[in-house]
Amino acid sequence: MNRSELERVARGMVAKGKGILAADESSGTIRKRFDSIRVESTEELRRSYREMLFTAPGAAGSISAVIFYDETLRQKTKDGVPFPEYLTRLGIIPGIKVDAGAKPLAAHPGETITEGLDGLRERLVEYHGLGARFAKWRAVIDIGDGIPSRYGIEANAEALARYAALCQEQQIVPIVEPEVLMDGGHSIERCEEVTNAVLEAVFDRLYMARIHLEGMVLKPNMVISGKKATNRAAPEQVAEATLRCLRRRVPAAVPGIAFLSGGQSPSEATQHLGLMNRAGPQPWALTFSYGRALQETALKAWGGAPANFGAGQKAFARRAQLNGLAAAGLYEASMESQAA
Ligand code: 5MM
Repeated sequence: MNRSELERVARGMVAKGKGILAADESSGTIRKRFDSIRVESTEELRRSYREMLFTAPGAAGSISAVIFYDETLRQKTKDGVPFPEYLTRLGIIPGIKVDAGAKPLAAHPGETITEGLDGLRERLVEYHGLGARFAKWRAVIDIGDGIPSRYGIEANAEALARYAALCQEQQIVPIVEPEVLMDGGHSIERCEEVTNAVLEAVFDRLYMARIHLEGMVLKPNMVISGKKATNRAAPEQVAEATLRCLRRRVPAAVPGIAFLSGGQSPSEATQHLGLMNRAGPQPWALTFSYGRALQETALKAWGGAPANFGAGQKAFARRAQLNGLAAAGLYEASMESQAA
């Protein structure tokens, strides 16, 4: 393992004022996204949608890295340039989602375990050859009656650690993504309790697996009320609780934390990130690795019509720019209504 190279890539992924575009929707998820705009999910439309995002003028100033799904990593621009090569030329780091999804955890109703370790070493070798310099693995922890169980947390933490060790062995920076879902009606306090337990287990297993912390990126959820909670916590509380939780659980050796958006609206996700970056210096860089919160406005503006390609790019570049400002501590809510 070349540690200094891993560290260089990890630092680049969380460079000041920039963040990561999560464009790694698997076939089922991108179909759902296209369904929402009544567009059929064909391979060419998926390619063209991703090309719209990757080539959006001005977006590269706010995007440090892009997470691909297997299909997209192998696709090209309409001019025939492989996407990873196109992005590398722009100074954007290509990465790849390598997990095989969250599957039901046996004997633990309502809980999942993320699969994909079998054959991972060989797949990482191939992905490195295709240009990927980092990878992503997402563990999913749901909050509900009697869940998550200790076992569910431990099993997912162990899988994340085994994945991360294989990545570093193959000179690929692991994004470690333990996502505590915000789908339920739980309070912010319950989210904090579960996120604390999850991050404690994850860093314990990362330590046991001998992960080089300086050569990884953490992708956590924010500490936030469930979507169906009746009395949802204010943005300032979200920022405060998230920072408290992370400061207790994430070693300062980790170069950066890139949040998932998890179902927050685009402006909510930007506002929360902005508040955290205004709260003073932290041990790690704090940025975004949003999927839905970065793409939602662009997806709607595009609507599957070639004539709307430019409008989709404009919407994406603007959202990326606002998040870049939030990552630099320069975002203000009034910017939402201002022109770029
Ligand atoms: C972009 O969505 C990713 C892929 O999900 P599937 O494997 O279900 O297709 C997802 O892992 C994503 O990278 C993170 O959850 C962050 O995305 P959001 O939308 O929560 O910011």
